Amino acid sequence: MNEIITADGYPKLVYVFNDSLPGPVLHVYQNQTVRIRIHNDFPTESLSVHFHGIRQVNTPESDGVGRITQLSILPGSSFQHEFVALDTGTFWYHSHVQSQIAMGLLGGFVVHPREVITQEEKGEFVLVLTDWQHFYTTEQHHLLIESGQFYLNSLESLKTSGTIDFYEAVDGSRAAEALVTSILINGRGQYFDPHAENDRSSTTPLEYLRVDSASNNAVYRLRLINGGSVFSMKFSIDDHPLKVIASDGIPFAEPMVVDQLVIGLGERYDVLITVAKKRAINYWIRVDTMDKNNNPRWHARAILQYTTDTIMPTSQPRKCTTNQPCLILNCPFTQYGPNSAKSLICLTPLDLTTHPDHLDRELLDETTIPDVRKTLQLTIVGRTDKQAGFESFNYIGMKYPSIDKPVLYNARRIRKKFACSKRLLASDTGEKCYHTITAEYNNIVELLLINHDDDQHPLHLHGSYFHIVEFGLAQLNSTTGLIKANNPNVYCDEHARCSCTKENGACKKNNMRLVKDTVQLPKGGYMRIRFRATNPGVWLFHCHTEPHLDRGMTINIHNQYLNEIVIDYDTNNEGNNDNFHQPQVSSSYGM
Ligand SMILES: [Cu+2]
Repeated sequence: MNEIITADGYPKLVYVFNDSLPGPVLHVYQNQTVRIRIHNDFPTESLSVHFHGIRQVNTPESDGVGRITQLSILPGSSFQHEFVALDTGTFWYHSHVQSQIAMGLLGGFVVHPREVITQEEKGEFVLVLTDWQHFYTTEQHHLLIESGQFYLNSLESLKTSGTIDFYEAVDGSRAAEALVTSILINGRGQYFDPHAENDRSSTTPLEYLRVDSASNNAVYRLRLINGGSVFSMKFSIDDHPLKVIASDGIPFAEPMVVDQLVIGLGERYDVLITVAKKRAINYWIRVDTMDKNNNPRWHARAILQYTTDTIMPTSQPRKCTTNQPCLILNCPFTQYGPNSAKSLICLTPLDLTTHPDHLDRELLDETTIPDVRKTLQLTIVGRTDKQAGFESFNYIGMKYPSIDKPVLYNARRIRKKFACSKRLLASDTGEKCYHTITAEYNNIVELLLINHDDDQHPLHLHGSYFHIVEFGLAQLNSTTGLIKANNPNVYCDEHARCSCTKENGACKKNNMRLVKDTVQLPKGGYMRIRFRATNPGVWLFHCHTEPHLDRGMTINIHNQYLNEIVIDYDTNNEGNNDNFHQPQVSSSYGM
């Protein structure tokens, strides 16, 4: 049974790596050279595979973004990635083409330290959390790009038939127009059909983690990955407090012990749990969303198993009361739901601090003047008779150039040839073009990111970590818990020209010391991030909500080499698109 892909029990087309959903977890040691060959055995679709969180220092050609760092791998062809695993931690790999993550093309990737200093952990588990849907994403992708909506049928008919549900978080923010039908833990879950007369849930098997019931204080590490397509997830285990120690591979200054943990799309968290006192029973592992209406479809369960046989748990989540409130870490808002602030305490990213060994003090210092500064407002270009609507930065949606070589191999020329118009844009007049930021080698880059859209957007940078130096959340109505106003520190006009309000001197105040490669930017909030452009290449900075990425919420950062030497893409690679033999990467590309 273990080899059978059951997902949530609903028959549908699934894309997988090595016959497994999710793909196999890849384990390597720090500083090992990793060589991975991707062979595309699909009959019709192309793909490329990105190793999320791997910095690819000096190997930008292995970053796996189709049309940007390589040609997408055609059916019958292969591509070989080769890179050094510089950082320890929890990472993942996934397709970077046309919403194929939602079809199943993802897996965990763990970089272990060479030497373990103290072995306090009895074992570890990788948990890949995914939102699952019954649609075929290639069809959706084309509909989305051409018409701005996912479906052939009218929205109303899909709602009435119960085919789709709409997601609204407890703060009133949305996710992408959600077609999510269930949530899977390591590829296993159950589909709840609200229209079935009885037996509303499928009976497909659940994931279980087998832990030792013999020892009293055994500690296990959970490596949690949100590999979903549209939803943030909320993770907990009945009667097992979560000791959260690291995110995106980087340890926190202090571990934080909480009841629940919110994981944004693309984020990873390392969590320690200690075995329960009562070990003759099993416990529910719960993955929920922050859905306001508590939709019964959007809950997943797995089993923390102490007993020899798989006995279904009967455990309950801890009761959250005013006297003993529950702590929720990484909330994208300051209060969870209406009037509940007393029994649920939200810890936001402002409560997270990176371990001092991983902080770059010059980046945190407000007297440091960045070499490159850019403001990006997360925007929606509305649907008109002439064009489909799209998610964008400053009303500019990314359009990959139609060329026969990857952008990386002729970056400077492509950046100029396909550049955006610099016209004044607004929600009714967006533009699609090749949207870039250029940085010279070793520049300090600062991005001010503002979200006045209705959705939450998880943002991910390829090629390096970033320091979040300032963070601000929306203002809530404390009775309802709903967002009542954007954070007042930043103001944007209708053309996405944003500035800090002068009165309080915001956008100059360092209030964060957090290093990440992926972070949720909540509705109504803003964030200032900094990084050093020390890794030459073409690197995406994008929203990780798959439909948003597909529609255009991406900007490419061109990190230039110290000395610009233009080399050409190996002509041997043209024609058959078989990049098994890599182009010679000598000193640089034409950045
Ligand atoms: Cu987004």
